[in-house]
Amino acid sequence: MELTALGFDDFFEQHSADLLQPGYTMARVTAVDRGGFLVRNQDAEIYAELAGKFRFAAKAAIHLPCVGDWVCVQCHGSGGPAMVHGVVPRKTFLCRKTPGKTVDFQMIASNIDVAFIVQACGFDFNLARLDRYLVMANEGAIEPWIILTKADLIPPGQLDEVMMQVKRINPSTRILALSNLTGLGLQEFRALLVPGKTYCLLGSSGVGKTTLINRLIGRDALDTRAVSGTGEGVHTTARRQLLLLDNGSMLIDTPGMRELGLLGGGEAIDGTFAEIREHSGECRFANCTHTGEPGCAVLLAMESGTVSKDRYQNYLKLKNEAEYHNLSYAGKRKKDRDFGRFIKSAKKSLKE
Ligand SMILES: Nc1nc2c(ncn2[C@@H]2O[C@H](COP(=O)(O)OP(=O)(O)OP(=O)(O)O)[C@@H](O)[C@H]2O)c(=O)[nH]1
Ligand SMILES: [Mg+2]
Ligand SMILES: [Zn+2]
Repeated sequence: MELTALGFDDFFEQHSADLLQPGYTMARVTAVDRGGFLVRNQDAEIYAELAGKFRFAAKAAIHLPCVGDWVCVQCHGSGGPAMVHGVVPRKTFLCRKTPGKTVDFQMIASNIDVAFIVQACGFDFNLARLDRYLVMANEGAIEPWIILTKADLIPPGQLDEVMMQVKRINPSTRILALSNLTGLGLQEFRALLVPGKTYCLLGSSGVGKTTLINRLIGRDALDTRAVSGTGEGVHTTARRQLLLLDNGSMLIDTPGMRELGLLGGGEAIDGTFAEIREHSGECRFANCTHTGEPGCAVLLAMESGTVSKDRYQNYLKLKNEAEYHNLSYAGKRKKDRDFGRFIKSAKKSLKE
């Protein structure tokens, strides 16, 4: 199989030049498991581990390989694991704040052409959460598509209303409703997948991401499980993995995410809330926070109904959250550095 069929292109060719050494080959990460990786090169899918030197040189978790990454590997004829020596810079990525109290970046997947943001009609449908996913895709330079699954659970009239709601807010984002049960929209979904391109399914647990993949493949290749009526439940998909479909496109399945914290992302937020950005240029103060300053065009637009109140509130919420996380992240990095300096000087004084 040619590497180009796995998505290798000029960008990766250029950016891997410095990393490639004699005996190294390019491979794409298809799954990440504790400590090990599955990578695919032109010959096969093989098991790989991090070369010691590379592991020690990696300064943060985001520098380690994630699903979708292009890596330089050294294969051993003896059948032992291949060694990963480097990650090629990512063209696009999906990244969030590590769940829980820790403020750090967590890579979800990389080098994706289109992210399918999946929400189920009914229990799971939530416009504010949709905004979060859109910011995440925007931040990583990935084109989003909104996929509404389980269309069979609501009457057709209501489905139209839900689609309208999404379109009103995100006029430029494409949206498709489907049902894995009745087959509605599956033909259209299949037609979106282009050979050599990489897609990712994102969304809460139980919305039908894996079922959709199984429908595409035509058999139950991956595990799915029924969820309770509230949608709360255990995650069925346990790891992220990249699958090669018969038509030559690649699809990354991910476990449902309960927390989607923002870190970084200021510009991505502005980009996602395009109607707010449009007005913010007319605010009296260039650094207007749109929270009560005189001459704020955004507040004015909200009062006149041009900008929806829900969107405005969600915008502020995401801005505040990102800012808060960014500050703690910066503080943490500074502390790490200070700590590093402290260790160095302590060592030095021991030697003296
Ligand atoms: N009614 C209906 N049920 C569906 C549809 N798609 C999936 N389901 C059901 O929803 C449940 C969860 O589906 P999964 O495919 O496991 O969901 P998932 O998004 O992969 O969940 P995680 O792997 O936990 O993130 C299963 O019982 C499916 O049969 C659909 O279009 N309509
Ligand atoms: Mg799943
Ligand atoms: Zn303003």
